[in-house]
Amino acid sequence: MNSPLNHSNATSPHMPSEAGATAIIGLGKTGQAVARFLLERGVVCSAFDESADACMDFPMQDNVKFELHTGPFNAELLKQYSQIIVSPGINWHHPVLQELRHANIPMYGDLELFSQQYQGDLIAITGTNGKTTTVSLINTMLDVLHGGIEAGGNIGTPMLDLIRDGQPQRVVLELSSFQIERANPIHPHWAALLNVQPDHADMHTDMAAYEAAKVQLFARQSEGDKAMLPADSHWDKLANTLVERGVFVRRFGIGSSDTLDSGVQLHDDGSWHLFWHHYDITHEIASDDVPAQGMHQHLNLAVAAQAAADHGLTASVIRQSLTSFRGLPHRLQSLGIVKGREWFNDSKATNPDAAKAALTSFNQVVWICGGLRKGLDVMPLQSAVSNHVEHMFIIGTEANPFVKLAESSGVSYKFVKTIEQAVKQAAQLQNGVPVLLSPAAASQDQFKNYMQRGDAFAAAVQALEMDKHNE
Ligand code: UMA
Repeated sequence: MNSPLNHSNATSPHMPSEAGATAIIGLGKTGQAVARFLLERGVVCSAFDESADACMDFPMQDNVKFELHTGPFNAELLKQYSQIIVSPGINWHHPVLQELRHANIPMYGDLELFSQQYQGDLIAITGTNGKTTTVSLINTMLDVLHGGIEAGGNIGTPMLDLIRDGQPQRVVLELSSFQIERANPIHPHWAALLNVQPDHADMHTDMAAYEAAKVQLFARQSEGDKAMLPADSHWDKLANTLVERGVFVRRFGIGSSDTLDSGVQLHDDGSWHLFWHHYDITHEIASDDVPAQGMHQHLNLAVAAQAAADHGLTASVIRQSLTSFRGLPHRLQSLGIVKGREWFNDSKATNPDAAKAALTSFNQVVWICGGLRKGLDVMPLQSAVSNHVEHMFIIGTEANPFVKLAESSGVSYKFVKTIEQAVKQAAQLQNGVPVLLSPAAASQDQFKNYMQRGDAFAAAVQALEMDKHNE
């Protein structure tokens, strides 16, 4: 039988009943996984969440005591705990966390607990954009190895859930800067940094702090480990430091397979192929044979292919995986041809760089954009917009920066309230130009998350199909 959850309000001070108790801050996916993990190991813990709707929806044994405190975080109450595990979505510089830091209360994220417990082979991927695609393909490809592989972290499955019942032989983690920054350096034997592009300006003090968090991924790598870094010279210093430590450094990007380990090589006619290496042998596949779309996605697939080759997969197995991987939902995902034009759902593009990668994949496109900017400047999109966008539909609560972008790029635009209106009006345009939802902004002004936004877009496109049948 399950016991009801003890539920108290953080505003009324309350002493934890046992010394050495752990406070879990944030009771979303991460917090719940932390609670499961600690409670199953007999650790006394309580959770704190600012939302009144927070709840714990997993069955608990009768004799397990677990308190949930909702409302504003109470520093005095939290100071009674001997350690605090903070969820990634809670600002690491939250004033209450600062106060706890000054009081010398140890504070970590779930990655610290994971790295203390996990003994197997660890592959870790970070970067602003492309992490989930890369991790998904690595997960699919390496699953054929003896012992298989488990994927977790930012991709959606909390990492502690992977090690609740044992130690998988191999784990691939998708890591956000928030997860990395709240742990001591971990030790992946194969680690990749895909890119660092402006994002999360509301959570990190500046770009340097954001980059520093990502780079920490390599801090403990040494002889025998592999690091994958972008080819541009910005990363040369880090590459040299790692080489001096005996790390085998690989570089990827757009360029020649003679100089790069993996990436995309362009041809004179504008087409390209993906390549990777197995020792000195170069392997390649034509981009037309890869169903996932967009050069930016192909770069991620090339990184995954290199990871697979480094783990002993043969070129034919890697090729087979690349030709059957259709890409993930909400990432430049074709929804098919409806009302005479192709519709693309790229709702995962929650920052300007991600949207730029999508826009430049098209000759001309009708662009649906807008949402919560997270403090990011959209003006760097100007040249992509003037060269690739025929018309803009702007949605969301922060329209002004997008209006300025349209005007300075010389592109016609219309502000519409909802994604449904954008789809209806785009369908009426007198041309066959594809329509792309690639918001360059987060979704939470109108939706729960980018997936709900992408689903709303897909539903609106499907509704056009229904209209067509009713015509
Ligand atoms: N909360 C507060 N105060 C705050 C913020 C949140 O009390 O200031 C509470 C909320 O009420 C909620 C809980 O904290 O109950 C949510 O915690 P969370 O935001 O850390 O989210 P989780 O559900 O734990 O999901 C997290 C990751 N979310 C973030 O980093 C924002 C998920 O990544 C990840 O899949 C999951 O852990 C499992 O590891 C999502 C994400 O958006 C996909 N990541 C960002 C991104 O990709 O851009 C980094």
